[in-house]
Amino acid sequence: WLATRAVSRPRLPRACLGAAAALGRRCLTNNGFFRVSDEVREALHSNKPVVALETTIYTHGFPYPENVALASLLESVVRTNGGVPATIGILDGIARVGMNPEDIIRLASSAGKSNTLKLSRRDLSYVGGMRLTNKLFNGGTTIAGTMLLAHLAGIKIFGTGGLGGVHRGAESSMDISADLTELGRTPVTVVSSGCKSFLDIPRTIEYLETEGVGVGTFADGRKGNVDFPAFWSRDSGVKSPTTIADEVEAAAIIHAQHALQIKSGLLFANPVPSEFAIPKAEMDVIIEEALKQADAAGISGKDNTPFVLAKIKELSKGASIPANRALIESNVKRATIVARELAILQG
Ligand code: PSU
Ligand code: MN
Repeated sequence: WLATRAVSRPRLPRACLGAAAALGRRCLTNNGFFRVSDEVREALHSNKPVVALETTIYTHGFPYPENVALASLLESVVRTNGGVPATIGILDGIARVGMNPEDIIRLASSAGKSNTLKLSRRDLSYVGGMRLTNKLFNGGTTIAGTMLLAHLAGIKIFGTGGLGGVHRGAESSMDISADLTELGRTPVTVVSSGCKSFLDIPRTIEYLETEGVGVGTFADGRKGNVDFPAFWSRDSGVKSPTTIADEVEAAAIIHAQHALQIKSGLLFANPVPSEFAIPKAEMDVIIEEALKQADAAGISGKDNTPFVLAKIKELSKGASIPANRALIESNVKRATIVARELAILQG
């Protein structure tokens, strides 16, 4: 029986016989629009802990060459903690899962150019299709875009900085990040520092509940229910739906989610390391000003988040950058340890 099965499914990678098969799907094999690197594919085959990394933070967040330094730092954080990094983005219209240093430099050095796009779920078919008419786009994938591609490859864990959310005033603008709907439909676990308070955090938590997304915040020794963090601040005034002790608990929740065949994602929030936290009152003033300028400039749609983030950076005179880097590094480390624990549970 096993032999028949193996013959009838010759190209099914081993990684997809576990959790992915339980979720009723196969991993996508390489084709003209989608390519998983040999290292990542081999790691997934042998049940090594693979961690997805996004690239919008390089194309629309950090400038060149700092973005290259950050990309290489994050990859080495995954490796030194026993994992295999899968940096995900689009080069020449091809969705790439696992990029080598030259690929990353090519993408990161194109930051700020007009044909370097910010790519979410809705954009992936566009850039793929345009390849066939010789229009070649490079782009950073957002959390939504990265989750989707990670899932196609069979990757379960993803570490990053700040999640998109429900924007303030969304009751009239309807500006709600596709990161939230992606978490509702794609079984990938995201480790982030919550979301920035230029967003409407209470409504973001509400929306995640509507989408059926499990949200937990690492307690780090704190007693009782803790706040969902607000990126630079460990507290937001909004309680996290659940509190988890550590990476072992996070992995146990992911394992249960797979066993239950629940196809939505999970969000684990890791508060910024205390020594890098910036007092909320300090950031509030800057955020108000950044939002005022976005409003005055009539910024909307996909340009909104990058514009506000750039203004915040400018108005804080770069003071927020060390915190930003430190928290991403801390999230990626935690994501790797969660991936390691999950590999043990699913081994
Ligand atoms: N929030 C941050 N930093 C970021 C982003 C959001 O604090 O870099 C990026 C991420 O790539 C996220 C995207 O997925 O912006 C969300 O954009 P939008 O709000 O347009 O969905
Ligand atoms: Mn938006």
